[in-house]
Amino acid sequence: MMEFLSSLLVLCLIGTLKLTAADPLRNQTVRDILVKNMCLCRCEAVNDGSKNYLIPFDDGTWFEAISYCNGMGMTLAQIRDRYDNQDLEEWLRDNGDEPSERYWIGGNDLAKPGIFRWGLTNKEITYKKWASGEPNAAVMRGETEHCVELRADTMQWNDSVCTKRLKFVCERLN
Ligand SMILES: [Ca+2]
Repeated sequence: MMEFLSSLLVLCLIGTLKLTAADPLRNQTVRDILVKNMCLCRCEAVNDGSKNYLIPFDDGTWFEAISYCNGMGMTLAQIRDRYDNQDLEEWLRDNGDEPSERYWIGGNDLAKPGIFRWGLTNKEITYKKWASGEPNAAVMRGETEHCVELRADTMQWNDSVCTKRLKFVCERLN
């Protein structure tokens, strides 16, 4: 995690220095500069502005993803209903990486295997978009799958091993 944060800081500083050289920072706040260099949220509002999503430029384990989003005052994305699903699908189409990219979202059954909840809450998942045969709690190299990844092009879910490194989507409700 420290390595992740260190590399983030270095990238931010490099970006900021480049910007400093190119721009005398006229009329810009420090926040403006940090946002431009992706050190702070480059969130885009969705539809009526009720949600903001962010894909950090680095990947991470599910645990790092939770920590990163919380550090940004956000949460790892939750898909509570078909409207959330539609909003995120549209946002990923415009702002995501590869169409078939997989992202961590907040779902997990770490507390009680078989009972999937959102993030660090006790809120059980009700709306579900599991891919065929999932969740299957498969065991990969001795580790059981407990964390939910989302495939952008199908918007279908798979339980996967939480220590795998993936891109992830942070969310903030306004
Ligand atoms: Ca699985």
